Amino acid sequence: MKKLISIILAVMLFVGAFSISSYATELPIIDISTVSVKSVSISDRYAGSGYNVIISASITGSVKTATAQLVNGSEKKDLELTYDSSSNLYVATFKVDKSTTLGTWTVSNVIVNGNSYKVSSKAFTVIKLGDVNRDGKINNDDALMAFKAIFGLVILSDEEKCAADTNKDGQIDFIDVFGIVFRSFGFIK
Ligand SMILES: [Ca+2]
Ligand SMILES: [Ca+2]
Repeated sequence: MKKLISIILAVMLFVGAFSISSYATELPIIDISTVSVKSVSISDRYAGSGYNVIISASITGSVKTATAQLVNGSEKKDLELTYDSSSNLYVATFKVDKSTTLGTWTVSNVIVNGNSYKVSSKAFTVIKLGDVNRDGKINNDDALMAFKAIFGLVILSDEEKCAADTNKDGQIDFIDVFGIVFRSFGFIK
């Protein structure tokens, strides 16, 4: 009887060990095959100095590393995407400052576990705050345009609104006109 029990125990241990090892070897194969970049979104269409543009990627599967690649002409920037459990998205922050190259930044690819995934074109434009008429200079013309916009005499495009909103509070008022004038005098760089 004792011998029978020890045989049964030995069989149970063998089966247990076998099932654990087979489970462990199968797991990575399933994970790699399911990695997929579903979508990418960007928090702002237009951004000036001081903006934090959030890039969010919906990625399924087992992610070890994820990077968003951004391109603006010949310039490239790689941003590490980190998992945010509250939104279930992988996010990166693009900090815009005075040294950031103006123009359109496009997310060209997302790299997951070393593999490149092409994403549908998502972009945002870095503009110079204060340059409301977008001619590259900040002067009275820009201040006047913002002034007129306050009274509804001109309607600004989204890009012009972003350029006019020098204090970045989402609305155009006299504080912004002063912000533009100060910039035209070089008091604010
Ligand atoms: Ca201008
Ligand atoms: Ca404002």
